[in-house]
Amino acid sequence: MTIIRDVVVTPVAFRDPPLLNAAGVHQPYALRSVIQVVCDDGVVGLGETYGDDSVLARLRAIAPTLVGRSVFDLNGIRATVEAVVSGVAARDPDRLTGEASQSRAVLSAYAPFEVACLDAQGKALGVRVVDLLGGPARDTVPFAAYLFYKWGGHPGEPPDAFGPALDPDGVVAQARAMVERYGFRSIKLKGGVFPPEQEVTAIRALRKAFPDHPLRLDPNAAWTVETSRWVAAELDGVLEYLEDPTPGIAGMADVARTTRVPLATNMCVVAFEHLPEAVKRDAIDVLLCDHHYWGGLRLCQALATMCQTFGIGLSMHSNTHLGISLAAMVHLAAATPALAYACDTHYPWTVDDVVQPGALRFVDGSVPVPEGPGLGVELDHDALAHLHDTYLRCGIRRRDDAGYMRTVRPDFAPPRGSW
Ligand code: GKR
Ligand code: MG
Repeated sequence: MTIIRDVVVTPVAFRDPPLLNAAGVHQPYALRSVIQVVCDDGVVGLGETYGDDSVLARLRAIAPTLVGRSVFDLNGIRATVEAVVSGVAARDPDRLTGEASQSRAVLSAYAPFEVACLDAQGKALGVRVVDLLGGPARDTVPFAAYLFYKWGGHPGEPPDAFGPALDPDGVVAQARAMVERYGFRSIKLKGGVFPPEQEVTAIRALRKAFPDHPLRLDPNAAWTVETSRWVAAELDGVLEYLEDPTPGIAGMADVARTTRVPLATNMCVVAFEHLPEAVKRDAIDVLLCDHHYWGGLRLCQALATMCQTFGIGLSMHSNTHLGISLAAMVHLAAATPALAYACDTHYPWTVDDVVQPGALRFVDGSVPVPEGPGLGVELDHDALAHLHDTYLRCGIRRRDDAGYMRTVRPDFAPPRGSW
């Protein structure tokens, strides 16, 4: 029955460009944890999640408790994770993905093990994860070009291959490069970096350059309710949705009352217990799910049903990630009919990976579901060793966009809800 013999958790660090957001700027290296669930029949299931030291400590505490369990016993595995994690609260110091809570700590700790077990199930049975999740509603999953304001390179380093994007022309040039290279048919701009009127101008420039691409703007809750209303009025008819203009469910509901622009979130509704209030207040039109903290692929499918019930559209959130996560996102989106918006992904910004090349590719802005069993991706063990070595040497142990920004601008304070 594909019994777990060992669980290996490997922290990795990989190069990340200086992408700007409301919390600060991305550090030179992003962290992730790679999970290998090694089974008695030789099958190895793969999972991936955040790599901050607090997350890593939790994953390492859980790993030995899973030995001896079947990869098909997902309920038992979740109960085990819950027992280990109980009493430990999750943290998101940059608050880019909402508040931390006990239930999120459990679900985010369980998620990468669930994915690894589904990968192992698929490999043991010779079927794809998308088939374990109910079969494909689509064979290929559309993603959005995820634009960032960015510096030309990290301070003190030579310019990177992506180039700077610090004004509307730079943003349009970045969009052209992404659309040309990957074929994206939707575009999202990460905002909350410059005064709101400049970001409105950038969206207008994108609209002019890409008349037919749905556009989204996400300032990560940097604005007041009043500013959010002003931006929504300016961009009425231009945006597909406005993502997290202002903090909190109540604030979002205040904005929603006065705009026709759909409001989306990955910040104010980040756990099942947030849904009743969001529905009651009619605060959001679109929810960005993320299997990394909503408790894995199957709970995201349950979330999709709830969203459908309450007339909330479903999209997908992304943080900086590697190929194992991309594969999991693709299988989930392919098996979830309600996920009708092009998903977010940071993958085009990721120049390193731990998976063997070939299984994941963008075709006309979409990623075809990988063909092999399970997630359809295999580890590149040399790459894993190299990126683990990078982790050991880079000295970064948690994401700290604000702290890194303050090394350049000592007076920097995240605008959260104040612009
Ligand atoms: O990577 O800078 C970033 C993003 O701002 C990310 O951290 C957010 O969580 O992409 C995310 C979002 O949609 O809010
Ligand atoms: Mg967002």
